[in-house]
Amino acid sequence: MAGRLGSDVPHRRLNLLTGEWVLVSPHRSQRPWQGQIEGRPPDERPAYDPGCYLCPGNARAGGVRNPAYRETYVFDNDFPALRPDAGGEGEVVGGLLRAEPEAGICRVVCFSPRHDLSLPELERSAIRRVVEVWTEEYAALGSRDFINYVQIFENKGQMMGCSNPHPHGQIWAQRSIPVEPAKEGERQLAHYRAHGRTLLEDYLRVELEAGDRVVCENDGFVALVPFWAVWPFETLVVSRRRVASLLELSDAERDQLADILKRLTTRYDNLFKVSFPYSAGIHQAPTDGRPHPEWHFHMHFYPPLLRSATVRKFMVGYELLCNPQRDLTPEAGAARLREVSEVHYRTERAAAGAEGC
Ligand code: H2U
Ligand code: ZN
Repeated sequence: MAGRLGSDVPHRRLNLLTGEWVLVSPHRSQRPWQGQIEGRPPDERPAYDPGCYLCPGNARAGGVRNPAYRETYVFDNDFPALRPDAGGEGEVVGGLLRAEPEAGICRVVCFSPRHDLSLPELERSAIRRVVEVWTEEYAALGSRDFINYVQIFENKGQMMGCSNPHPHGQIWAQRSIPVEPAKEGERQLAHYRAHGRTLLEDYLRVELEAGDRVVCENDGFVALVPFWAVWPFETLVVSRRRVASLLELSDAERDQLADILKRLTTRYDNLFKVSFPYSAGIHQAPTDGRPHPEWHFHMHFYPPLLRSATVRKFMVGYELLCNPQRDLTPEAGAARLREVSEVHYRTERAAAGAEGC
């Protein structure tokens, strides 16, 4: 990193969005790159799986049958973590133990009827359709009077506990503002009050000037490894323009969001030539009916992989008890992600195969 902290000095970095610290120990990763690209066969799945509860026309738990959808399909989660009818009073036990009812709605979003594709392999136009569905859902759920926050996310890969490879994400919408967005909201509000600009607007300016953590960019968005990243290949997708939510994206920006998502997730897959697991999600303004000029739309990607298709980072020991720690610097993570191609390895393999015959 630039500045007085050399690239091999243990140091800690502040996460501007949460106010939390991460310990960076670069001297432990000075050793040469040990990642092995494992010659694993590409993940072969059928385009349609008769046993998949997300594929078009198939039955889900409870007997509901999915329509023969051709683009995206959204439905109420059959096993929701939150329910709209949770009411009643909160309680405090012994003057200390506090519990409150929490109402909400959980939805499942199928990105594509194709069982065998994930975001990087979908056409830009199909990803753009996903962006539109997210926008519609954020608007519809957010307009319900008891919904004050809408979390759109994707858990991808078995490593992340995802139960089904069919490309899909989830939406949990609820009455209270959950912990992470609440922290980010406070920090963004303090910055906006002090400077009249959003925190991420100012942060993005610093990152574009430094350049060494930027992975890829287009006219609307920048994908970068944040200065305070915790996961080896964690990224943040930030809109160049100060927009509080999906609702404010222009037509061109929706295309640009689809473009940056395709390019970033392709780089992820190409890194270890594997369908890259991650949890990703959108952070945007609460839907509590108040204006939120301090909120700056962004998307977090938290991938667990460290060194190969199978070697992951664990958040254990010191990290559970103190704060996160990393060896590979965010700058080195970004450099690795910049090195790989934006043509998906499965496309390249298919092209090479076609040439061969
Ligand atoms: P994962 O993204 O964590 O794999 O979850 C898929 C969701 O699909 C999960 O929240 C829901 C589960 O509750 N689901 C249904 O709504 N209907 C089904 O028939 C099976 C799974
Ligand atoms: Zn499927």
